[in-house]
Amino acid sequence: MRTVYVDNNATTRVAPEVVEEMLPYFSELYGNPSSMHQFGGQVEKKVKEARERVARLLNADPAEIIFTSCGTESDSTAIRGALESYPTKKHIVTTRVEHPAVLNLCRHLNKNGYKLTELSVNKKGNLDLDELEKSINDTTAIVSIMYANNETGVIFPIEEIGEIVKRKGAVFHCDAVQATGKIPLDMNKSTIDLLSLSGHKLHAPKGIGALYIRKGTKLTPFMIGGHQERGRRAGTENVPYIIGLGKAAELALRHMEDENARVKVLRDRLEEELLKRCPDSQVNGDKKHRLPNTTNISFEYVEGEAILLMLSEREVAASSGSACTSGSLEPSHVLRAMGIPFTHVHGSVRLSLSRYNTDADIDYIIEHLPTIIKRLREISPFGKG
Ligand code: C6P
Repeated sequence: MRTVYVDNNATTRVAPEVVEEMLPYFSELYGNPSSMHQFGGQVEKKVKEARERVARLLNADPAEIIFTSCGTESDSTAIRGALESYPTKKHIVTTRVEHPAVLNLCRHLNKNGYKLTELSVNKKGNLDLDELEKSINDTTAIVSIMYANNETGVIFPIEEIGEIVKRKGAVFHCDAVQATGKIPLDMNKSTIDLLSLSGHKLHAPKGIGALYIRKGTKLTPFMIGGHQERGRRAGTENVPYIIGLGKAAELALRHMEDENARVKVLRDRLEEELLKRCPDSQVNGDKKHRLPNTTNISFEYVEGEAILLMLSEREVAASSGSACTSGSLEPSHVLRAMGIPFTHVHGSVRLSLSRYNTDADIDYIIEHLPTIIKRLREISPFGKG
């Protein structure tokens, strides 16, 4: 049987249309887009088209998009670049629930002379906007707050946040790696100065990302060298992957409305049935303000890792949190920041869907997961059997 893949916040299947559009740029169309000759020129046209497609997904100007190697590079470019542009401002504001690409970077900078404020969240994973407002002062260079959480799917009120940040005079960076392609984003109406996205979360390959840089935002480049990307990110462009990201952005925009509504119906059915069939389980995070594809469920008295292994034996791919922290014995920093009790944090599973999931996938998980939970509780050292 085929794998039932519900770990789409970790990475997604590359869309066949994306692969098809990329392929010629590995073989016959291998020119360098910066070359003077016609052979490179035709590649440059295609890179331009990809930039326009990514810009359209964000309702931005193509000149505001640079391509990077991944979401992490986009985050680093934004945060380090803004700090370097405002050398007298030594304060960063972020949240305790950011992805390590932001949080670990900010903590690293904190060890190297920058002041850091990590905003707390409540039980539902929401921020206190008064705390945000009070945290920003004249020395704050940048506020970096994610659009949607990768573990719970909780969406922050980004425009309200942005209004506060802009009123207080700091640069506003938003890690929208999980939001891009899943919910509408409109940079024309937004307060965001810098926005990170990553190709492999929206059916483009791993190893390609982009950073939106609002016109007029001061940003010292992170990668310095040649004058690619109009001097904002040096290095010969990863042409096939850029083209892949462009195609994925076009598909995401085309499918946004109908597919996300369909995926939400699947997610809600899955969640409802699992809660019904598994006593002592709960959804983590604000159910109202959430990505349509994500659910994070805690099953008390069992270990998340054990659930994942037993799911994996039945060809179901899920996760307990960020892919990049799996394997560490540390419980999720996101759920801990939300004040979720340890017994619940340990038994948490993230199920994240995509447009390739079907009703049959959901039926299959509903059939198997409750049996797994029951079996694990029978043998649980935590007492519930
Ligand atoms: N989160 C997850 O399992 P990269 O992988 O560098 O393109 O993107 C990093 C990244 C940045 N921000 C957010 C909000 C993310 O979710 C991710 C990737 C994956 O949750 C893999 S660790």
